[in-house]
Amino acid sequence: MTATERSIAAAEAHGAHNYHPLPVVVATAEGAWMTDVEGRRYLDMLAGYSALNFGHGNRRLLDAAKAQLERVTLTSRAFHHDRYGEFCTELAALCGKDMVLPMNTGAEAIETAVKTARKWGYRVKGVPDGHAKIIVAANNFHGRTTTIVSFSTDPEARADHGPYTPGFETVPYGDLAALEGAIDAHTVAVLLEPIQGEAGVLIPPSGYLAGVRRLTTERNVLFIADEIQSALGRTGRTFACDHEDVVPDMYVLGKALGGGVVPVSAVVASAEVLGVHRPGEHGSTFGGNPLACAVALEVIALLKTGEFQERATRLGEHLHHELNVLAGTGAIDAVRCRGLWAGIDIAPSRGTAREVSERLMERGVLVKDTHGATIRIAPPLVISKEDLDWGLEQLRAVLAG
Ligand code: IF1
Repeated sequence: MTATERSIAAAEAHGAHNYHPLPVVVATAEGAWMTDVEGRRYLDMLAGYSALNFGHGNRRLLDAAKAQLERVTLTSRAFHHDRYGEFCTELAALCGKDMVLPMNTGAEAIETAVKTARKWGYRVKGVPDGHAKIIVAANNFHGRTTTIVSFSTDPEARADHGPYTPGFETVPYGDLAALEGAIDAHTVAVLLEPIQGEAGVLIPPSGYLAGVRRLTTERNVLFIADEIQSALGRTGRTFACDHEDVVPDMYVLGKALGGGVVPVSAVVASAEVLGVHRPGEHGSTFGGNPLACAVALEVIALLKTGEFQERATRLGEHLHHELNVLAGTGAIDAVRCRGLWAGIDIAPSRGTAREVSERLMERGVLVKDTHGATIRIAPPLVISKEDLDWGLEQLRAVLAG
């Protein structure tokens, strides 16, 4: 048995079968590259679903984490610690808001946004208790808690997890008229991904986010932007909402906020919105812990340079161009690209997206398929142009005739 086979056999014997990973066993990683237990190297074109925007083993993030590891890692929120205030101040400033509520995973931050919006609805908007409604989009992906899968439209994510949490209404993504029709007196929030990741990097029609902002403002409804996957440089801007100069009422952040080092998520909003929470009403053992705050502070410092947003824009234009050329050959049915983030629909003649992912793996490129025909490309933003070109060359070879 090879080391790869041994690892996979152990995972299959004793790990729950809730994933179907590609048969590669990663041992180490640096920058945009991963090395497996056999010493083979792979270009990481997924970047932990954008959690690794700043690359594997980013020196500044590792140094920040190491320094904090030696000081204090966890206090619980029963006590203050000396990185918390700084973290909240810096993250609020990055978002142009004034209050932060830290959690750990994306799903927890979405749950926090849902609870906050409901509470704001009852305490500020005056919705009768128990009647708050939140509008969501079809084909959303916001996480995997029982409440969040309750408003998923994906049978794979939702089935067999009921009874489901009420209080959500689904409208088609990108359809302003449908959204307008769904807003009623009990509506407290609209929850959307500014670009739908799991759905296949779906970019809404131009003007949609601005339209959502206008409608929600007019009707006194909170606009919650799930920027867990789309924010922090990926699309070429700090937030995907920036592309339409839209400022939502709540930013929900995760993934890259922890630099691929630790799970860090947060809801960021005005004091009017997040101010609804009182001691004991919501929280988390690990949310806002010293290690998380130290790493996130360094992430914020990296973002303040603008370097990563600039790279994502520049390399993203190149990626988009090259994918369009490839689409012209008939190997790809559709390309959707924003910054260094692309969804490509593989022509059925070239195989399923899973098969293409497996063939790419054999050539040393790691990507992730979704919904049968789509491949997502989201390399770390530190990737060099040469490495990106090499990855594209492998894609061309895999898709050739
Ligand atoms: C998995 C998808 C990506 C997210 C948005 C909230 C969350 C996610 C927009 C929840 C998480 C992850 C989860 C991961 C796969 C991945 C994913 F395919 F499932 F949809 F990235 F595209 N909002 N997305 O994308 O965050 O609780 O996981 O921290 O394996 O489930 P989390």
